[in-house]
Amino acid sequence: MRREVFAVLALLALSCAVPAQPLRDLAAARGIRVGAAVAPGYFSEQPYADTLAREFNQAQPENAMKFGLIHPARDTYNWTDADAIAAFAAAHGQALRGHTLVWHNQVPAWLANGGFDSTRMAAILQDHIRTVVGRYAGRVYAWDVVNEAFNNDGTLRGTLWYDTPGIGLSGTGYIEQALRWTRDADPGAKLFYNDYSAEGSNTKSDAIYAMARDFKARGVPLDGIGLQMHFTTSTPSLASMEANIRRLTDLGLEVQITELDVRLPVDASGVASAANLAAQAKIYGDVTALCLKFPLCTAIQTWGFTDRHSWIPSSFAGYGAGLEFDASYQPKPAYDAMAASFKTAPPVIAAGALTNAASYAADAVSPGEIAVLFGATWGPASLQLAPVSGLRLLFDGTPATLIYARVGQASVVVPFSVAGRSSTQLQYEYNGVASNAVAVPLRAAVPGIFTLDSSGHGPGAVLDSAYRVISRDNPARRGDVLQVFATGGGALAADSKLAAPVSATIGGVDCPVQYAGAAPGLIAGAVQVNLAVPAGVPSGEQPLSIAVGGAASQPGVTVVVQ
Ligand code: 9MR
Repeated sequence: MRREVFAVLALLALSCAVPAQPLRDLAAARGIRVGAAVAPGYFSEQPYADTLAREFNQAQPENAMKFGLIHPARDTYNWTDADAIAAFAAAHGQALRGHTLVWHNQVPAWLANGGFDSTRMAAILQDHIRTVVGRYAGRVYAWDVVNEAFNNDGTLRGTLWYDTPGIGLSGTGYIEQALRWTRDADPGAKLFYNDYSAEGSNTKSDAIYAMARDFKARGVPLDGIGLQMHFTTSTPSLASMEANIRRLTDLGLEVQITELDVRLPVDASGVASAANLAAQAKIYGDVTALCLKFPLCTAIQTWGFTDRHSWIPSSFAGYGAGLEFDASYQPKPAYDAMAASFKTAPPVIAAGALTNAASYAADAVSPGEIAVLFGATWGPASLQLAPVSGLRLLFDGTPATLIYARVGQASVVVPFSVAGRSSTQLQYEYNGVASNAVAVPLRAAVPGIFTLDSSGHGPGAVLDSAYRVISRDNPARRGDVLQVFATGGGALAADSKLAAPVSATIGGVDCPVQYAGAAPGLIAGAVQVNLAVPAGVPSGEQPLSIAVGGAASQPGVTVVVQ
């Protein structure tokens, strides 16, 4: 009897130690990944594997994909550890991040001491990238292609890839080349440049920004910047980091926090002071909330996750305790602070993120338009059809009719009541927490034609008079009346027809409009335009256009004519 009671108590204690909502669930509702750098040698340590699986939806090899480990001899690749991590990630629904292809550290002796000239170095690197990236194509979703290429003064670090001997390209040319080779090897992977001491605005981050801007301007395949964030309790100011993330995301780049840890002075048994643990927690919470300010800040990853296994003690004597779980896998104040930010940081929406649901035009919306807001940093982790619990979109304070939402994507009908204004203030509210307000320009009509594949271009959502979808197999016939589905037609008159005059063309030929107004049976805001196909329209796939009060639908929509 007594034994059983103890067993039950032990079980209770255990279940109390498991956080109610793991970080990965909290992060999913914020539309981002929460990750950790991992080493497969620890997978056999049960609490390591359990905690990693439970808490994280992203994993990255701490070392296993580095050149020296994965390519230890000229003709030998060692996939064992990287494969083990890839398998663990796949088994636990974790996105896999690759680290790293081009770095000056952890280079094998055969390469460092091989006496290769630039031509050979270029061939070796290209082959390495093709082999490693090719093997994990479709599994690694993002690569740190190049790591730590800049000095703190903003100059390029002298390395075997750059200038000793280098791959024969000057300036950031070798970084560009590595990005291009990686894109060729896996067109689906996101490509990052990753560095440290470049979190805030400083000489080094200025240089990285200048490179990123140049790459974006010239179409070099760069998708994001990794900010490592190996911190002590004295970090760059939040304002400085925010400004840096802002300028990078303003280029359209993603930002990911890739190697967060906050090392603390520890005693001989690795224990830090309560005050320092609290200071560390504040940094973890602040950094998490900072990322959640940016729809394009897409991951927060720590460099390890348990103080039991961290690079810090062996690299900084007298320091340790840098991570969010302690050496016994118990969540620390840093963990609680991350969780708290995930649970309370206000959602953020960006200007220009509200688009026409049919055309994705983003410059303005119209009363009654079915719209999609992209990028809000909080919402249901999976798609919900209306009613969406806890979510409101407000236009000048008026809640709009929702159609569906998941974090990062919410569809609404712009209230008809905004008619006559030149702009509306949009706010997004989730779980009672309001976002920033964003001014959205309004126009009387912003027509968009729905397309069959929802891409905004190609074959339009068009039925013939017998309600059959127009396609190559069922082309539009001259003399028939087509039903074109659209949104953004603006105000409706009392008879549910569009208030403004409507015209339409197929292949540039005017088509008589027989009806343009509310689409019977569909949500208010969906527009149906019935147009007759005149004798003069050309055959084949023809451009289809409607205009409402002189505002034309998006280019690129087609209809097939017999
Ligand atoms: O954590 C890694 C450690 O195990 C290695 O010995 C070390 C070798 O330089 O690299 C560490 O990881 C580094 C990462 O790859 C790049 N940014 C700095 C990290 C900490 O040094």
